[in-house]
Amino acid sequence: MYNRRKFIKLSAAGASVSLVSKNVVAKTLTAPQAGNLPIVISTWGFGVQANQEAWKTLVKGGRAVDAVEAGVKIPEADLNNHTVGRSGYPDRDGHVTLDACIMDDKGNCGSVAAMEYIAHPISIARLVMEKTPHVMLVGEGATQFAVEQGFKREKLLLPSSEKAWKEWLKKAEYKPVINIENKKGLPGNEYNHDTIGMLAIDAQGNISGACTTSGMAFKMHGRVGDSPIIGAGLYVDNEVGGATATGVGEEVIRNVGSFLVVELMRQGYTPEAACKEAVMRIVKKKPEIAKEIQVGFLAINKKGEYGAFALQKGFNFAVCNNTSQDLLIDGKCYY
Ligand code: SD4
Repeated sequence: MYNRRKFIKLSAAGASVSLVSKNVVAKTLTAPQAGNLPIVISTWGFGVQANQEAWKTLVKGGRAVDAVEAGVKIPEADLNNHTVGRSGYPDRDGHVTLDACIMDDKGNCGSVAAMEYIAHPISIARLVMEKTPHVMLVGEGATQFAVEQGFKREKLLLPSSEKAWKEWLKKAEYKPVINIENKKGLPGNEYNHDTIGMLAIDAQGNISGACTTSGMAFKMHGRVGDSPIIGAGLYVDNEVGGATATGVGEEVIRNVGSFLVVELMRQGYTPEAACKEAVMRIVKKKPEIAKEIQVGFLAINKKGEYGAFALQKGFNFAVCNNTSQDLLIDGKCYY
């Protein structure tokens, strides 16, 4: 569980601060802070704890790619988290299928999709990147590769997730709920999506990113979202910056969201403006769908400036740098 004790809530521009915790002393922070490297940012509240793990690598001068892998393994291992890694909610046939991807500062990338039985998909994605001639392995092929690499094949469907699935089966209605990350602990499909997307810049100024999820709960068997798709759920260009996405992956894929955000930053958009433009593509193309779903983008540019934008209220992101290791910032939104 992430640490809510020192939860500071900033407006997206980072200028104003409202304090949520009684333990926090009021202070004025100015974010984004250009040049404040290293830095790691990630989606949602569980990103606070994940960032702190990544920070251990960054603060020692380690590589961003090592930091993001270590960071996102925290929610992957969290048994109370039903949206990433082990204990993720299953698909409608009861299979826990995991999606993840990673991209480094040299343009290398690796991904696994619809992979069963392996608890840390991000590490398999990294091995795909480093040890195979491919970018993406899916399904049983991905599991087989993981086992060959020494990973344990294990049951990922835990009793709590199985119970929620059986509850869901009573109505069997596929209806993703907006921002379920904020409704922790609710049974059934009220806690059915949230992905961790993480972006880091190390002390050398190099950028990497990682993204990992169990995807939409109670999805069709075989469904793959945006999270393991390079350019959709994650994209990094070391000359420009990086971006990642969360929410209903179908709309992110349709707009090649993360690639779009990075390309807009290349043209001079700020991270927040680039994220907003990507959100607006969804609104313009599918206004009826956009009203009903959540999609959020998070981005960082080469200078370490960051920003986010989402369709709906409630999307937040965590920031960790030399100034503070436990910021949670509300992203701006369209609706
Ligand atoms: C997916 N984008 O599988 C993921 C789910 C997610 O916040 O991000 N939820 O479509």
